[in-house]
Amino acid sequence: MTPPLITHLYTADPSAHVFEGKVYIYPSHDRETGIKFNDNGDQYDMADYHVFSTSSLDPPYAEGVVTDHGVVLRTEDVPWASKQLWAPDAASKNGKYYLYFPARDKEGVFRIGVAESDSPAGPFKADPKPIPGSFSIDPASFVDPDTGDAYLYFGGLWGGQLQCYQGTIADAKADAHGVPPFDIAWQGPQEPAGSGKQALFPKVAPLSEDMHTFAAPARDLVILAPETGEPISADDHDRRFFEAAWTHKRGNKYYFSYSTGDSHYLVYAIGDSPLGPFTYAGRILEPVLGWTTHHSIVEFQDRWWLFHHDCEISKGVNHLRNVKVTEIFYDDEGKILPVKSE
Ligand code: FUB
Repeated sequence: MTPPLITHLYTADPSAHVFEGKVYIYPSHDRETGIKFNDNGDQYDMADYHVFSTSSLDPPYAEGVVTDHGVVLRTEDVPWASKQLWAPDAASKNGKYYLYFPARDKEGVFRIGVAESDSPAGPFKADPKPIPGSFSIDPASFVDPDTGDAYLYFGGLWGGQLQCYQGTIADAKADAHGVPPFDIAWQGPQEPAGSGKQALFPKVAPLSEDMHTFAAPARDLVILAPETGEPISADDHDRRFFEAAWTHKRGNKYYFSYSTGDSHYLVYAIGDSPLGPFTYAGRILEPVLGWTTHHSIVEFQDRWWLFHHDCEISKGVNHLRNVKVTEIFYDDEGKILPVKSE
């Protein structure tokens, strides 16, 4: 079995990037708080972020192989945030580093913030307000290696509130940033369901040159079913987007991968543009120990790696997770080979 990469803290949702010749990992920092479990995810009550780096991804992971750069951002450093620092990601452009992170604002609504640093290891300084036009959770940045264009992907169902933005208040208009009205009547998981209904899709927005705002309003990242060419349907819980967006590029193809949430798969879709559409292409990882599954994919030293998490150290406590990494492979047609069960 692949051993946990980080063992002295509970960590999850690993976003990995190669910066300055090393792999930097930006995970959630799980902690025990005694909050009761619910489908809203209240028990995932994280309060800070650590950054980790390493130059070696092959096990065994001797002590010192992974460096913990310490706390790089805390809830109290973010003027607009109240709680729940969920899955973050980082990007580099113009010699600066940017940490994108979701948190609940003072009204309990998830927003996405950005914080900046001169170093990939942080610490990061947060902007005083969330990114205008951002909502929901799980930001994932992607800087196209060929064009330098940057994008932010985001969204997560149920506790991540993506379903709250369906424009259900009949005559209310989207705000100036193109964000549909927040459905204040939402009381529990109410994603679309039923025959003929389309799934809710993750969002994508181009980032501005300074990486602090959206250059255009976020729009749906459409995922198509290969057998019909139509958008994935709402009842297709084995393939519909739930959370954990991630985009990477290999050759001239874009790969969008994500978690299917309540069916617990990591899956992916392939497209010709970072803005989509993407066509569903298969599973990467079968369900792991624990409810959530969340990952990133990165190339390092000419090999491709899947960072993910499970609950091995806590023996299955859903909100106390540990980061792992495993090598992945592609077939001759560019399809990702499913990770072999151990
Ligand atoms: O870590 C909190 C949430 O759990 C993340 O934002 C989701 O992707 C899921 O892993």
